[in-house]
Amino acid sequence: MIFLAASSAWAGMGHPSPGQMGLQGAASPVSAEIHNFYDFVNVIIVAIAVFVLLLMLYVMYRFNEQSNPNPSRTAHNTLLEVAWTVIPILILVAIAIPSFRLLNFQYSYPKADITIKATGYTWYWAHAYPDLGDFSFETRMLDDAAREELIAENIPAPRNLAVDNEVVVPVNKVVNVLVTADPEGVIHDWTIPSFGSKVDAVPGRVTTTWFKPTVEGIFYGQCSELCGKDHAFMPIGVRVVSEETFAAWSEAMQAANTAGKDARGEKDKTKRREKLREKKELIKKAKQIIREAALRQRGNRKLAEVNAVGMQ
Ligand SMILES: [Cu+2]
Repeated sequence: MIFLAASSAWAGMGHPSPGQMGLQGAASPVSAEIHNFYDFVNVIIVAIAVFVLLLMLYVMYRFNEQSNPNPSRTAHNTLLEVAWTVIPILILVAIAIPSFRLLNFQYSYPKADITIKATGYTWYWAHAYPDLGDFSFETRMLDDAAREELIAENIPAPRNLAVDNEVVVPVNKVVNVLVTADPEGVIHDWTIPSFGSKVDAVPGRVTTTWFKPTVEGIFYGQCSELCGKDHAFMPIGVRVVSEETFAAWSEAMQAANTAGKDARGEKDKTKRREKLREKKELIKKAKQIIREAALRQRGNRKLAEVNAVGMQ
């Protein structure tokens, strides 16, 4: 029963917590269903374990050599044999029905409000927004110095999870993630536990996962397919913000993308430099929007707790 309580009550949302048991807090409908299923299966597991334990203790007590010197010679018992076959089947069916229902829910993609493309490289991620002018950026893990800087500004930055460029999505919108990997690379896996999203990034193929974030905040995940040397150091950070913040951020990112394209097509050196400067400014503006959102959101959880993740 401890495990039941642990599955949601003690776990942080969007990141692992020191001493955590059970799953990370649910922040999407799929994740909430995973929690329900996890709790349900745990009840069955605990009940079976307790039943078998009690049965064994009873047998040891009641049928040991002293209390039962003349053992029964019974070899068959039809009722008992049918029972120990049928009851486990019924238990398995009881598990299978909600399990398939959950699988179906995970793979029934609702109409997407936002589509993101995630590409796994050796060893970092790249994220693009194909519906919004296809602007893109790389997502890399922050080193300790960069983390210290954020922490000094009161922005949580957990070790091995904090990233330079977070994926930004609006709250309560269906996000479809197209996942692939560098054609010359290896298989990775795009995962955010609090969204119940996990899908392999396969070179030359596109796989899909979806989530509908129900809470604002930062949600971390790590590459979940053993991919090589820096497998442990390619985290993903998804920042869930209000619709207005998302609109402001994506507008700046799209404008920066356009400025970058213009610069590439520009023959005149001075104008080109100007366009590049404009692009830099717009990206800075977009970063500032997210930084402000992060500051507003930091009250959502204990700062010290988040920063402590992975420190032990
Ligand atoms: Cu990887």
